[in-house]
Amino acid sequence: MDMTPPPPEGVRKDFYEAIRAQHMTPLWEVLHALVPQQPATACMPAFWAWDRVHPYLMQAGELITAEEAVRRVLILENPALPGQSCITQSLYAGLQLILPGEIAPSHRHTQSALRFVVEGRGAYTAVDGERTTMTPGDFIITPSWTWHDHGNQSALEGGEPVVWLDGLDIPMLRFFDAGFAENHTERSQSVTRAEGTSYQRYGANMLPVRYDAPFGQTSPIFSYPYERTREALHTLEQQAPVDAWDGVKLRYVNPATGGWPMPTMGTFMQRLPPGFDGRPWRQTDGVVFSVVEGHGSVLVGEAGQQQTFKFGPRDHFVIPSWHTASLRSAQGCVLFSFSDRPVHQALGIHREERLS
Ligand code: 1HN
Repeated sequence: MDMTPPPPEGVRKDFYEAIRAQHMTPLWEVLHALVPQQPATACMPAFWAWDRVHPYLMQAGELITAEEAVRRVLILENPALPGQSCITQSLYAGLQLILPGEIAPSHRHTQSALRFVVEGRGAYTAVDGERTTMTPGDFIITPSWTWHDHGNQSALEGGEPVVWLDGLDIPMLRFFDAGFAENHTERSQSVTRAEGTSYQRYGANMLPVRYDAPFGQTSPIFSYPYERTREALHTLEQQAPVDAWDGVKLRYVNPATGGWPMPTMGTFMQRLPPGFDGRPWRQTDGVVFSVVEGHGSVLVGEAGQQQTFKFGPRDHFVIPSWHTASLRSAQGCVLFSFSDRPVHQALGIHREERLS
């Protein structure tokens, strides 16, 4: 047994001071925090009610044009991480507004983006020469380093204010110091393919004979229409077993690989049938939810500090890493969600627990 008594008060402190000048610090003072026994995220659960968010989005529409803003977005900031532009440690989320007749100019960056359309009709987004119309419930991808711009029809042509959820891997790229960006010379890139070309080429359970992975590790389908997703979920709800934790939950796929549609973000859509009273789960990937249809509630947190968020259409919420959560819905609902699960899995560190 080691019987060395600790040195007198202040001796260690003086030592720490001395080594600080050499840009060194003792591991033993921080070891527990560096290697926690279980995830101890700085993030907190948070909820953005649509009826509180929507008026501010419309106000933003009066304060600045999409052109001047480049992207007119209100960032959803985790309340425990103010000023960091992130909703979890690894993910950015924001709500973007584009008004009739507006253009959000073309640029590209190494950060990958997903769009989940929340409200309104008439807008399009263009990715590498192809446009896709944005319809509520559609999941759309802007792969890393692809030119992208957004636009909206004039009010005369039926354009409405369109709002979507942006999910980006900004904090991850910041962590890796791997961010690059470039502006296009034109406001809108020129269209080189007819709308729907990618979906017909890659989204019909077939692939071109000489498949060329146009976006590298990212799915060649850049728009996943809600119509198809909705039909699948509702049919499965009628004719297949319902999972006690998730209801009917599907993940989006890259049809060429069977893997995630994006290398950094996994996306999901789930249907909770009427009367669903889900069992609790926790997982290392923090998740952002967008409510598509219906109402329900989520109970989140550990015994002693639990909270319930009651949600309805177009509400958003975040469940941080390793927080226990369970979902309920009396009338039934549909939820879109995204997380950084592909990265956890690629690194072999993903964990989840399904509790009873
Ligand atoms: C971006 O390019 C978009 O293209 C949205 O719509 C949000 C946030 C930070 C950096 C780039 C977009 C963004 C962004």
